[in-house]
Amino acid sequence: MASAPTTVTITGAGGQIGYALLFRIAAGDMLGTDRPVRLRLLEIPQGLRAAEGAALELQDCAFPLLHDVDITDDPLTAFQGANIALLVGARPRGPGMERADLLAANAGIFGPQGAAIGAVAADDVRVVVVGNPANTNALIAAASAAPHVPADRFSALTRLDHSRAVGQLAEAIGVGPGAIEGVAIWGNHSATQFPDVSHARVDGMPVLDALAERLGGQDAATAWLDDVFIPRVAKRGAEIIEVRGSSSVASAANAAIEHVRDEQRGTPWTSAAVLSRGEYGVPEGLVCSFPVTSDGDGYRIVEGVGLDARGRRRFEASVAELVAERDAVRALGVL
Ligand code: NAX
Repeated sequence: MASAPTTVTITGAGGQIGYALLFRIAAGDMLGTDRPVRLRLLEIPQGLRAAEGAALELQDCAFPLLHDVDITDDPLTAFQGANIALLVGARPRGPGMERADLLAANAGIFGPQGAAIGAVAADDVRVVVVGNPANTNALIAAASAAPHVPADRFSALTRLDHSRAVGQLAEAIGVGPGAIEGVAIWGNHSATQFPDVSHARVDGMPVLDALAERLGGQDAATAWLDDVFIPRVAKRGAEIIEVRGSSSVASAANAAIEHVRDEQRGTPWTSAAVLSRGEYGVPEGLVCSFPVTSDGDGYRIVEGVGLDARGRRRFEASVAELVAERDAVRALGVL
């Protein structure tokens, strides 16, 4: 194997998404079949046995790309030399838990993990946060890693929302998902997100025209987007829980893999929550979902994408939620 292994740290590796991620990363789905990987799995003490069990199975797969696997409950050990970190482990909302309690509990996880990344990760580290509330957890981790790691190396996952939107459009128009491009997720990874199809195309034709043709006119297409598509994408996580009896796992792991793959290997267009420097009027420093592009060296926000008045209102409502989350975390003295 020619190149040195890439160190990939996964937190919450003993959990459901962790279990769905590990084997695909080791098989080369994330970084390519030319890049060997070293996996570092971080768990809390109660999760270590599950991570150890997954490591036994990884060994039994004898993946040629998998250099070695370390398992630890110590963030400084886990992030040592990390080139890529997927922060999956988070504190779920418990019964009767207020939003401030949830933010505080997760600040207690993502603050120390961010500090450990700042202290010991590789110079080129890139971090994606999957654990919810993902955008604000990324903000906390980035602030805690400063000044050692630039804040723009941290992102949060909205790729699952993006893919959900593509899947819904493909079904409604009656094409395969590969025919659809130009979908964008704006805002927070939450029910306030704005899945935007106004620039999306299907086989080169505007999606809005394809929907109008399929559904019987522009008004029917607009009604479908407002009443069916947007709420369905925004609340898809709850639908999966209701139908499957458990939250999204394989699709979330797939989205995380595609997020890192495109960030590392390049893409003309996708959606990711990244650091705002004031683009589209989003307050500087928030981690917000935008249409992004990558030339293989991190995501950049695609600028100059037009939003109509309705779209802008939806986006602004989601940004307002991000501001409220940031302010709640500030009130806790975390930022
Ligand atoms: P699980 O509960 O199966 O696994 C979480 C794992 O994290 C557990 O093994 C737990 O021991 C571990 N953990 C908890 N605190 C930790 C810490 N401080 N350090 C290291 N490990 C820790 O949840 P799973 O289904 O895997 O979901 C993980 C997270 O992904 C949740 O926060 C979930 O809300 C979030 N999701 C995010 C999505 C997104 O698109 N951004 C979609 C899927 C998912 O809902």
